[in-house]
Amino acid sequence: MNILVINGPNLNLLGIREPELYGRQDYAALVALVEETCAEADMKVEIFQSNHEGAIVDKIQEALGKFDGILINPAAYTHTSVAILDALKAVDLPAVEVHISEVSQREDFRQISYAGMACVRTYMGLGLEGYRQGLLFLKEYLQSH
Ligand code: CA2
Repeated sequence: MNILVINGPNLNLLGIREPELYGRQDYAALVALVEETCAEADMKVEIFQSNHEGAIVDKIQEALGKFDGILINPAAYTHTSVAILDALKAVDLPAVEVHISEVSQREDFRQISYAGMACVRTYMGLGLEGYRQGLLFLKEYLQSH
């Protein structure tokens, strides 16, 4: 089972600012948690981060035929990007959406998730733990579908 993890803009800055929203752990800790979770669950994983919408669209397109599922935190593009939604729909791979913060309790402009419309499940407000739960759910989902 081969999983692609995609992180959107500014998530590379984790741990540097806004710890009240995103915690104190940095991006390296997020990468370590994803790698550890996947190793324990016997899943192969590639982790990709970009600050560029088009690069994320390209990566989703490239996933076809290479990966079995996608776990994505599109960050701010969650709330703006029909292009990422269209790419997820086009490749039609099972996808799980993760947000570190509890987006449902934040500003109005964060209340729409385009990417989420193409995802089988969303985890939010669990900090980095949401990535772990999302990956384990994706494994279970892929095994049963
Ligand atoms: O809660 C999440 O995971 C978000 O996807 C994070 C995005 C935000 O735009 C979404 O609404 C919710 C922001 C990521 C920015 O990460 C930073 C990390 C450290 C310092 C500043 C920003």
